[in-house]
Amino acid sequence: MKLYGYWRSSSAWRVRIALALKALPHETKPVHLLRGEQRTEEYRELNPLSQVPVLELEEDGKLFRLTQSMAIIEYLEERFPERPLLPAAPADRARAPTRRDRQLRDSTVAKLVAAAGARAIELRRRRLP
Ligand SMILES: N[C@@H](CCC(=O)N[C@@H](CS)C(=O)NCC(=O)O)C(=O)O
Repeated sequence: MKLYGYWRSSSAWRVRIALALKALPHETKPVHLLRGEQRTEEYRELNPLSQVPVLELEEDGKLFRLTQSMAIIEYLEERFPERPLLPAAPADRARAPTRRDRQLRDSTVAKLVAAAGARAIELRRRRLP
């Protein structure tokens, strides 16, 4: 299993954390986002969206790649159920994503993104005749 990521990428972190919690051996392939390595033709072959993370792995002898951190984590959870990331009880499982979403919504990063969005809208409005 091979994880294409960048050390400062929060999306790649998520997958790294899931791989670590599940103790899944993998190789790390650094993609230097600040140097634009995600935009090379070679990398676009892996992910046309020019983003990390990309997880490359084999299933039934076939090599394939997954993108989108949450989809990757859900795949890992289903394919490797040992060391589960979610609680076993359905009620606890149902609460886990709610807690995660709330944490994301309240996080400083989310607030910064919302503030930047509001500022962009305000600037665009001011430029309108
Ligand atoms: N929804 C995607 C988001 C992936 C994403 O935004 N990755 C960022 C790093 S956190 C990236 O690769 N950005 C490339 C760039 O800035 O050019 C996921 O969860 O995997």
